[in-house]
Amino acid sequence: MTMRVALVTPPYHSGVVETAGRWPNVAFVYMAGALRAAGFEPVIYDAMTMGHTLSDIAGELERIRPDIVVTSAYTPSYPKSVDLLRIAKEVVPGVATGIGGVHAHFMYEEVLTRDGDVVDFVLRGEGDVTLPELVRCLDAKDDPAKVAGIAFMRDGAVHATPARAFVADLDTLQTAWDLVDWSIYQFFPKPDTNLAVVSSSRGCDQACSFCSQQAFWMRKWRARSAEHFVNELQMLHERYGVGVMMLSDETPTLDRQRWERILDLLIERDLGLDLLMETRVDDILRDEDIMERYRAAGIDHIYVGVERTDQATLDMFKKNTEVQMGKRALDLINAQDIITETSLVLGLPDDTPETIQATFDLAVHYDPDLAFFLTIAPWPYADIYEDLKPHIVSWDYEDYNLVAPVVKPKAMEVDELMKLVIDCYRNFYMGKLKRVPSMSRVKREYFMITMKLLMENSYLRQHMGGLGKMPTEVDSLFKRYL
Ligand code: B12
Repeated sequence: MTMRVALVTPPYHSGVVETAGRWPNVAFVYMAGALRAAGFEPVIYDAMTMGHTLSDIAGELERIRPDIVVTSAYTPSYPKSVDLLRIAKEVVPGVATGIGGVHAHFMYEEVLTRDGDVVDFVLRGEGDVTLPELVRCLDAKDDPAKVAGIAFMRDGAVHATPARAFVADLDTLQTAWDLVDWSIYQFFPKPDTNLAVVSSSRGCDQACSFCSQQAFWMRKWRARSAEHFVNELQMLHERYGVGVMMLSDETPTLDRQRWERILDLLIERDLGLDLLMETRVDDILRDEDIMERYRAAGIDHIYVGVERTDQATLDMFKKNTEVQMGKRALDLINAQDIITETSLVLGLPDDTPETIQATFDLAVHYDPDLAFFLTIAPWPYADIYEDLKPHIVSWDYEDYNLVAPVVKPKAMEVDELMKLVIDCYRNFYMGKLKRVPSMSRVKREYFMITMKLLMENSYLRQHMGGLGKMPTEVDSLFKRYL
């Protein structure tokens, strides 16, 4: 009998990005593709997006009866990933368990020492080759010590095998899009079509000190060919009715030649797709002469991480950008009527009410359509960690979600910080609302829908008291434009 492998997302919710949509897990699509190509039977079960509780998960796993259950963990989702594996052990006797993703990769010793009773294997780095190899090994009852890129307990000690090299050619990877339950994935501002998360490249060549991704991908960037990628988008559109796609890439634009080719192919094929993406400020400045092609290709929404608006902090973050560059990049995108989104990181040890106000003022001056005021999360493996560690006030990883306060500024109480964060949100969006009538139709529609979603956001309401009571003029804007 072939090995059945359940890939299950943890039931973790921070309520912020989930406000905008329900997103599939593209890493599981790749790993399921690789498992199937190796002759095994993968099942993708996105418990997170389905809003399932641990008891729902227990029932579902009893039904699936997997031989192996694996899950993924970034830092805030880690505790729930462990809960999920514990449930799996309880309801499926003899099941083997594994965990991958950025948190598990870096923290494998802590994972196995603390939670080795329910975590059999940590799969480090990229999972596409490691997971099928581990399954093959377990199927053959061979020695897992022969599988590169994993860690497990042996004779009471953590045993880590040598690291696995990255996949050399991303175009060779298999996918299992047919295992995705498309009915659950939707981008709420565009509810009439299915939503996919797609990956055109992996990694980033930067060294931002607060970020986990550059460290995980070892500052290496690899990309699929433009043709291979756009063929996949076309297939998703034609076969699965996907009209909105989010690029999971850290920096899809890094290679200008490839990026231009992607834009040209999308323009040529005219699929009517809406693409949401993240990129770096300096790539937007580089692409000033082709910004119209972004719009023509269907790029609908660009997130650029401005992070901070004073140069000293940007330098401390090793962001490798200058303050004025952020403003210029946002202007260029706005000029194309593409939705601009940015995030500002608050709650650093040296923050004071004045520095937060200054960051807020500059955010207003930058004028993105959407701004997120995030509290810094001290990922224990990020370069900035040692500087933040003396100021950490919560050791519960679930709080490390960029929303809850985890670091206490020297000159402020945490409650005061959170009050100022919520003030930033309220003042930013109330200021924007006043300008709704003069926004373009595209921006106005998008903005009003997002505002409504944000105001109804359960996490913001519960943890930060919400954005406050809606003034009557806001109410009338909703009535007029929604
Ligand atoms: C898509 C995405 C999501 C989706 C997840 C959808 C889902 N159904 O699971 C959504 C939008 C729901 C989401 C939510 C959040 N996210 Co998110 N998300 C991403 C994003 C943009 C892309 C991830 C991705 O698909 N990458 C492409 C794939 C191919 O790479 P990968 O996921 O790393 O997987 C590879 C390896 O890591 C490894 N691997 C991963 N998992 C596993 C599992 C096994 C078993 C194995 C073997 C290997 C393995 O193999 C994979 C393939 O090689 C990343 C940023 C980024 N650019 O990576 C942030 C990111 C992962 N998210 C992050 C955060 C903080 C959050 C939120 C807390 C944000 C918030 N405040 O709301 C929430 C938490 C979840 C929730 N429900 O509230 C952080 C995590 C930081 C950290 N170090 O912990 C990231 C890195 C963004 C950032 N730069 O800070 N997210």
